[in-house]
Amino acid sequence: MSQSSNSMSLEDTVRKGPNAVEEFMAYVVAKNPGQPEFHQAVREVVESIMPVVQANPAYRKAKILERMVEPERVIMFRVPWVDDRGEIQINRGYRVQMNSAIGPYKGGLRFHPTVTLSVLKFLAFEQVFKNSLTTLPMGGAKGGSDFDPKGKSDGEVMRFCQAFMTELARHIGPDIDVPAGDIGVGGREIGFLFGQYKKMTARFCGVLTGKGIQYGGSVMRPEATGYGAVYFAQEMLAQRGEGIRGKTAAVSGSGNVAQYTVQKLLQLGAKPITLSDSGGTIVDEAGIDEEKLAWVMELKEVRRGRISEYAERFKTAKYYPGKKPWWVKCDLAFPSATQNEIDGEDAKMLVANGCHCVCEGANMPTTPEGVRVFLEAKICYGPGKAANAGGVAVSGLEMNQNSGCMRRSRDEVDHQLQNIMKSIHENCVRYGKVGDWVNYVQGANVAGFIKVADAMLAQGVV
Ligand code: NDP
Ligand code: 2IT
Repeated sequence: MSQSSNSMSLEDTVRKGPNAVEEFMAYVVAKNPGQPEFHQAVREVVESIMPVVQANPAYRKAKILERMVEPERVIMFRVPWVDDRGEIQINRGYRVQMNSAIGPYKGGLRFHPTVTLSVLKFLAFEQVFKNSLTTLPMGGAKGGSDFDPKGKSDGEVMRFCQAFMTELARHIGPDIDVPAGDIGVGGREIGFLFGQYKKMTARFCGVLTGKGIQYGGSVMRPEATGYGAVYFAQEMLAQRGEGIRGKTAAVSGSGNVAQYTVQKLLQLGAKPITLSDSGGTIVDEAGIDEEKLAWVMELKEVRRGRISEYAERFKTAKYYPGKKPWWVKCDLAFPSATQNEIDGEDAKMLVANGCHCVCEGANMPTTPEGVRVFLEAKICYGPGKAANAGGVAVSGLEMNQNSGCMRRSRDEVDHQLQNIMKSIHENCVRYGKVGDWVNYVQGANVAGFIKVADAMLAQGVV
């Protein structure tokens, strides 16, 4: 704990003056030691919104910012389960319920060995602003476990999901907290989690989103994040009088978000040429077409294989072990794997190679140095909380569909998704326009913040 933060009283956390951001961050770091991802996410927001807070005595007096960086509730629990050899395994489960000012907690579950409290607090914090931007009434949360689904049998994944839900069930509900998928949590896992919740509570309700169509899921939820990210890129490019057609795109990841990003890019006439996973990157200069994409979907969702196999199957492609896609020449980049996957050097390479639109399907995929490079180059840079909000937006439609016992058609959902991405874009422009360029980081943070802050003010000290 630093000396300055120790001696700082709570009244001083948001000061007037040019050092306000650093002083506030000293307070956050001292209160949350050893949580670098959380510090990074908070700093990015605070840098944008500090002038708004400083200019608004009501926000300062009500300690809105200090309250926003303190989760309303953090739940951590033991998840014991039995593997196929009969051995007992112990994982750690979490749910971070960050903010419920504008609606019930909402946000995904991540199952990945890199999951820590810091990672989930960063994700839950981002989710508060993202959900606010969707225009739907949803608070922010995130949860998950350090469980690694890779290499596990369906039976093991089911037993883990059941053990995880056995504790989580008491903390969630259709108007309390509605989890969904994220890394390592897709349709299979949501099914197992839902089944256990239903068995424990004897209630069939919309407690999770991303459910199968047969049991209350929304059409287009699997597609929504990737499609939404491409719609957002389309809006950003339109600001510059450009379209998607004919553009070459680098996409990272090969999971849910990456797959449907590629699909929408193809539908709009772009040429996606890369995919990746934690092992490496494939580059297919001939383009990843519909047929190759269908093969990737089968590889990932059914066989649960590795992206390296793509280069064995398609001779137009080459596999680069241990590499990320950012050295490839492209017009558009869609980071869709994980946090901090584009560093300062990667960002410089992208810009130098002519990439002028970076649209984040993943959450916080760009390091602060990388963000600085994109902002200084004044390219179209859509931060995750705006660009990937389509997923949670369609989750919001699924919640609404479940509570109203109704169904929407594919066209209706697609239309609403496009309208929501347009409205997020408009809000970003409203708060982020600088001359003839738009700072989408500034725009998304300020627009997301004001709605939550005003709801908190209205609800008193809670
Ligand atoms: P999936 O589990 O379907 O896919 C994740 C992909 O990212 C895989 O290809 C995976 O490779 C790769 N990846 C994961 N962790 C790492 C890592 N540490 N290093 C390198 N590659 C990694 O997850 P999603 O597609 O759902 O999520 C991708 C990103 O999008 C995440 O940042 C998530 O938070 C974000 N997001 C997801 C939404 C959704 O609706 N699903 C909504 C909004 C954002 P490997 O198989 O080797 O692990
Ligand atoms: O990061 C995200 O927005 C998600 N993983 C989706 C959350 C949701 O509740 O649909």
